[in-house]
Amino acid sequence: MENFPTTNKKLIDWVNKMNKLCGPERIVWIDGSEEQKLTLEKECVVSGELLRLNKDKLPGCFLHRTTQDDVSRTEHLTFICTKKKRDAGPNNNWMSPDKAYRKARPIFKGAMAGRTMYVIPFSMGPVGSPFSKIGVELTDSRYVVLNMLIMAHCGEAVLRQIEKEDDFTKCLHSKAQLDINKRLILHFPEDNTIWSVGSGYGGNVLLGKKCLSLRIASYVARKEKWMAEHMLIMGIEEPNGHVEYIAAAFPSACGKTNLAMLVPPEGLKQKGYRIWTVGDDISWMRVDSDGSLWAVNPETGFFGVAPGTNSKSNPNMVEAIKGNTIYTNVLLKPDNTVWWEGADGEVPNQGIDWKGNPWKPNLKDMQGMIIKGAHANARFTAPIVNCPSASFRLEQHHGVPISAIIFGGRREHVAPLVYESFSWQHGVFVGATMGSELTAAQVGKIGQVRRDPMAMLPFCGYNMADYFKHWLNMGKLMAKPPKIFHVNWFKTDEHGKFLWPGFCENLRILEWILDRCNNKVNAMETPIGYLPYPFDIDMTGLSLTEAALEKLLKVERLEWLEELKGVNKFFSDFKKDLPKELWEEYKALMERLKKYGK
Ligand code: OXD
Ligand code: MN
Repeated sequence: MENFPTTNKKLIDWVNKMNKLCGPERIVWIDGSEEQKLTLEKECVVSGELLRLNKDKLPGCFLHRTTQDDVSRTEHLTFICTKKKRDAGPNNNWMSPDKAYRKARPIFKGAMAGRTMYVIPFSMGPVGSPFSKIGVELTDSRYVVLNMLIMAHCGEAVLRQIEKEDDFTKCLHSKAQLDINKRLILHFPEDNTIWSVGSGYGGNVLLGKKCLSLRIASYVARKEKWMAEHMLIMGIEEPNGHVEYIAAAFPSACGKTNLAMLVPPEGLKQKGYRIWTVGDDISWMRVDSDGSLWAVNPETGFFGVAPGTNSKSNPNMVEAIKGNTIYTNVLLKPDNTVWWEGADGEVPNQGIDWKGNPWKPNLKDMQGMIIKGAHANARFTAPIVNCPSASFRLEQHHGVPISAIIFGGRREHVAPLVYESFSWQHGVFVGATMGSELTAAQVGKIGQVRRDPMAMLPFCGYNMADYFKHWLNMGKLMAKPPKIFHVNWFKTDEHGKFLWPGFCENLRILEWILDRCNNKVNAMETPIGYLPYPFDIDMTGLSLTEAALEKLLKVERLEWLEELKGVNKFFSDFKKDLPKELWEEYKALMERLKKYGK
């Protein structure tokens, strides 16, 4: 029997069992110390898992390359394994727990032979906070360990907490042979267990992130009456020094990270606005004794998309990734720094691309396609505290109070720049009917529109009909529910050009949202919700034609009626499970639209 640094029987028994299954050469417990981290980094450099980047320009930074067919989340290999198929819902791939364990066990069997099995005790959320949940990840990947050390609270303090709580999510990961044909990402919400095998890509293997903090947590949250959401959390410090917090859900790669840490545009900066970043991806929210919704970000790091990140799109992130950052699948420059399409500065005239091949600009493949230096879903993993706008309330066990919830998608048409729902129930309908165009973060056809309710389609660990019901119920638990809004930064003109400048200018819309929350401005009532009067959006320092703003704020009746056909189809998939309140909202919107403009 090994000498384990814990007395918790559940943990010891489980580690022993998984040890037997995976057959590693040895077991190493992650203690969270700097010393252990440095040792792991050195080992990774020797093994080639990581390449140490320029020590002067990028201190503490490394580059990792994944295998070429392991570069994004593989949703078709991701399963919710509940006893009843109905409980996974039409939104998830389902497998029975028996079958799933049976399928995965032979892949795990002996998969860690000759390797080390690392035991990572981690806490999502500050250790000991009532919001927080504990997991333990077993993995044969040092890359996973080093990423988890950035993304979560790991080590000794968590072990002590497990001894108090006697409960944790059992997360098992093995790279195995990194074979896409033997890759499975399995969630067993009824067993509080996650098994991931055959992948090395972050979204599939950093099991505290999407797997625990969204899929498993959403299942637990429904039972315990709280919410686990795919949302950024940001504080907006108003000119009078008061900070208001909002949570916002956007599908992957829609600019959520950029919004979470925007730098106010000059025109508004003069007024004294300042942004505080609490989180860029996940929000856990609870109703507090004051009857309002409070949120924490369970993560301690960013796992962000590199391409397109630059001083214009996200100056705070550019600062955040200058040290102690792990880069994945970006281009390596001759001076041992990194680059990606849409990075600051000149395009380098040579380098090593994300596949490890020599690269120069305009190099073409056999089909005549330009070869990219970085993969479109290349990532960086960086500590939140590196970010100049990191909130001073990150570690507060109580979280932050949420004034507004914002939904958004990437839509060329239909959705106006911003609108406010009429009520919590209507807001749930707005979130439930969100649609967006696919991006490189998912496997699939880029550009295709898919319904992505609350940006949770790939992350809701149970039947979404029950999830909608849960949202409706949460509204009833709150004396002061946040107002719910919808934004669309991506509306285009007839030539396909974006009408709204986006990026930091989005603060102008957040300002209107907060003004609405504080009853400072009136709004136009339209069939879809309340829209701003154009004069209530502060345009200081921004040149946008009146015609563009008018188009951005227009409710196109025919487009909306067409949109409702898609909503009908989407809702129908849930059959009789869909809460009747959502059909009521659907019918009411249809009626309002029919009357509109006649
Ligand atoms: C992410 C995603 O990586 O949503 O955050 O895909
Ligand atoms: Mn995400």
